[in-house]
Amino acid sequence: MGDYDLVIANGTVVTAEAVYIADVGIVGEEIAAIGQGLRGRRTLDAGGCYVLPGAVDVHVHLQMPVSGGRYVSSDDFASGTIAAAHGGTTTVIDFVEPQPGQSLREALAARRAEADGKVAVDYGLHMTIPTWHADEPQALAEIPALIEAGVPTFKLYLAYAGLRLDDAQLYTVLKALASHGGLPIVHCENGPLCDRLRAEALAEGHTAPRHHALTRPPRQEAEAVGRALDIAALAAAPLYVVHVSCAEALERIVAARRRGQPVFAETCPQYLTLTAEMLERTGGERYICAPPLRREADQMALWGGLARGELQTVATDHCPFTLAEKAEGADFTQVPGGLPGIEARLSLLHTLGVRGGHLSLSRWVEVCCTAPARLAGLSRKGHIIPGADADLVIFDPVRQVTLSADSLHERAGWTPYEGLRLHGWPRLTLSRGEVIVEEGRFTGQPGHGHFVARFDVT
Ligand code: DUC
Ligand code: ZN
Repeated sequence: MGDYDLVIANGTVVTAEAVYIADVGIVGEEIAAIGQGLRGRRTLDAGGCYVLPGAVDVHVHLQMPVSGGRYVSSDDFASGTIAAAHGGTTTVIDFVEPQPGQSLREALAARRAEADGKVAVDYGLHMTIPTWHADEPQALAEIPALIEAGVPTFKLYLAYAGLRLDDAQLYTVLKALASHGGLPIVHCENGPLCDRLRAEALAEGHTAPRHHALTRPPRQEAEAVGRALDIAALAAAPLYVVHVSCAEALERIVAARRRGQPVFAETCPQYLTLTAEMLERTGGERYICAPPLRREADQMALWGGLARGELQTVATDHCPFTLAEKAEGADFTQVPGGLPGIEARLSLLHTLGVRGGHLSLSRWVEVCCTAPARLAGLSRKGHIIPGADADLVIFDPVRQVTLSADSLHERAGWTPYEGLRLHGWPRLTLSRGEVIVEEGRFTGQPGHGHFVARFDVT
């Protein structure tokens, strides 16, 4: 009889701090020991593979209605989290979007009812504070109750009519969040300006997808990042900037950090790998997302920012729509925005980040697993230490996989990474001690995942 329920033996443990060969012993749902020669009732040999903390994706949109409910993102809580698990992601954080007249707590309960019982991996939720709640004292008065319920992160939009906050609203909401210890996570694009540029383009007869990128240029994103940072400084609030896509926006973040401002920032695989030229292809509308895809020079700036610690996390902003849905609109302004990507993030970052020479192994784990867990308040995730949840990935660094919609488990029916050859893919994914994916086969079940109450953000 061994001392542990399960031992992952002989693997190369990769954490944000170190890389070393060791066994990992698991009891129940937790990591119990890391050492040599551990004996378990069951042993999984990880020789030649990396043993990683389960990856954490803090930015996903599953079954999300957009365009007033005309479209709903094509992965639901079951399919999206199964796809995530195949790629080694063991925790996702999705969003609550309260409707007008709905309290934040009612909206949280409704969103949890959609996810609980369906999720295959653990999940958390960010609370959106939309335009219609930003001026309502009773909505802002709910902030402490939400933080107590384990929802300490609040999504604020500066783009999208209906959702976006103006400067005064942003200031008021940031101040309210700061006074209770909430972390604002902000979509930084200048919505009114983008709307004007889009209207101008349409008036000139420019309906093609490439005008999506031209009417959301890097400078407007940088302006919104800079403005959000300045308003956050006035409100004495920390800031987490989602989906940074370009060098100009990153420059504003770096400058604010140099001034000592508590700012954290995320980028996404699409901004590291794809460019706006894809919008010019036949069917280019499928690549519409916001912020838009940028230039190669931006990719290099983002890789540099990740390597230097100026960007802390890589999340997917997974927001998939089918090709038919993407192609339906009469012009680029009518295309539902967002790309699929929940499954391949960890592996993409291994191939292009580690093998591509931009990231060390430990930095790869830090940006995909450890830093997102820490910033989002997932204290039991992102580490390989005794007492942490046994969310683990056995990652085979030499397994080669050619990405294709047919072999991925996402439901959009297409992938922006079609044909991309990756080096390294998970052999096994464990969630709280249970093997949920083994050699490409899903062995878990929808409903295994729990809502994770999160505290102590940043
Ligand atoms: N951008 C997208 O492209 N989709 C989802 C939400 C967002 O901000
Ligand atoms: Zn998003």
